Amino acid sequence: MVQLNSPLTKTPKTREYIDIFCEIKKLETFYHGFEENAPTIVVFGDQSSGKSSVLQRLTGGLSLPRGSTKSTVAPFKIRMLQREEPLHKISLRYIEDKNRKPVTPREVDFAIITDLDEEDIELKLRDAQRYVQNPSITDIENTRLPDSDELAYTKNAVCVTISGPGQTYNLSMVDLPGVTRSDEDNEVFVLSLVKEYIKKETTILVPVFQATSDIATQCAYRLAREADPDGQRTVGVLTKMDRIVDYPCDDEKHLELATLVKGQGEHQLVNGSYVIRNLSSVSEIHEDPEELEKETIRKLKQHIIWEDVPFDRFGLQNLTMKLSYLQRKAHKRSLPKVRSFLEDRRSEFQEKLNELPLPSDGNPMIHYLSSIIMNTQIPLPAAIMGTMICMYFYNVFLV
Ligand SMILES: Nc1nc2c(ncn2[C@@H]2O[C@H](COP(=O)(O)OP(=O)(O)OP(=O)(O)O)[C@@H](O)[C@H]2O)c(=O)[nH]1
Ligand SMILES: [Mg+2]
Repeated sequence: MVQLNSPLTKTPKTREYIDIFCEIKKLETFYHGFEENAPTIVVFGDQSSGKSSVLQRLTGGLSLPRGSTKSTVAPFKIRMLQREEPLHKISLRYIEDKNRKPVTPREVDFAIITDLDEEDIELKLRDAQRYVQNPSITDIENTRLPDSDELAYTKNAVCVTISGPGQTYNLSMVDLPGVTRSDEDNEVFVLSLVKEYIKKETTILVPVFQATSDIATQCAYRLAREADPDGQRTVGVLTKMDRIVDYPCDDEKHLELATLVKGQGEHQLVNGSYVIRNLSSVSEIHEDPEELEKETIRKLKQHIIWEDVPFDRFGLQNLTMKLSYLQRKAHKRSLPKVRSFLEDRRSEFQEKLNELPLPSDGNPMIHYLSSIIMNTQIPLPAAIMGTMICMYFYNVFLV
């Protein structure tokens, strides 16, 4: 079985987060909004900027569809849940039909992937994506995928649930399709899909910028700024820096990128951006991404322009620390909501209690005895008999 553990659960402050998490989890039976309001990390940006690659590393290796051309065309909702039973499964969530008309939301199981290897998981995820692109197929098991898809991009989502005792706490992440400019309809559609996902207050926004094209022409910053104007729940990611350090590149480009990472200049982000180096292609598939990342960072830091960039803005480990900090903040922000929800429930319960008739007999002995009956395993006839005998003695000796 592929072991998937997010590096987010291994940061030094994880303990603090788990404590908050456990407190809220105890209320799960009352507070059903718990999962719905859990902080969700959402990656978005231009097509092929490296969003799925970043998320693959943040999940500890889930083989999401990746590639040099359009790879993600539907939202991938990843839930990592702490449960007794180890289970990895894919389900499909339909919210629109082939004409993009909204339908009553339904989620159907697609595949159990607990025992599959990485390659097979990737194939299953690619198939799952095609089924949500073809919402007319209702009998998934017995209907083959068509040659051309009903929807090029869709709001229907592929849901991946990874649960087991090894998951330290519940995590929620979303991989979104990239914004493309090759087709106006698709561009408009994907932009509105991204906006829909990032507007929620519990979302942690991760705009992904690729170093290989102009930052000003990429949509990620504008989208993040619109949804989160003060940038408190946004942290940027800058990918493909290996392409910059391994090839000749002018100082102006370096300056543009270093300014972005510092969170200054035209693209100000209070939490800055993090330099992340992912695997580039099939030829690197067996390489260790951590080692390649270290190498890129080492080369980058030799450049004078990068000297005053804070040391903690490089690499996945530092990114996970920032994300985990933003998760804790988001969870703390959600606490007043949980509190007011429970306060409402308390008054509701109190009202119900007030409506209940008072006990018919004020006799303390009967009270005491009935509480024993309610709380023991004595068969009912024996309990009634016992009560009658006790009442007899009560009347004879005490009254
Ligand atoms: N050299 C290099 N290549 C990268 C890096 N990150 C991603 N790539 C490559 O870029 C291509 C696109 O990566 P994806 O992760 O699929 O990008 P995406 O943004 O999810 O793409 P879409 O879902 O199609 O929008 C893949 O071939 C990756 O291997 C990086 O840091 N360096
Ligand atoms: Mg992708």
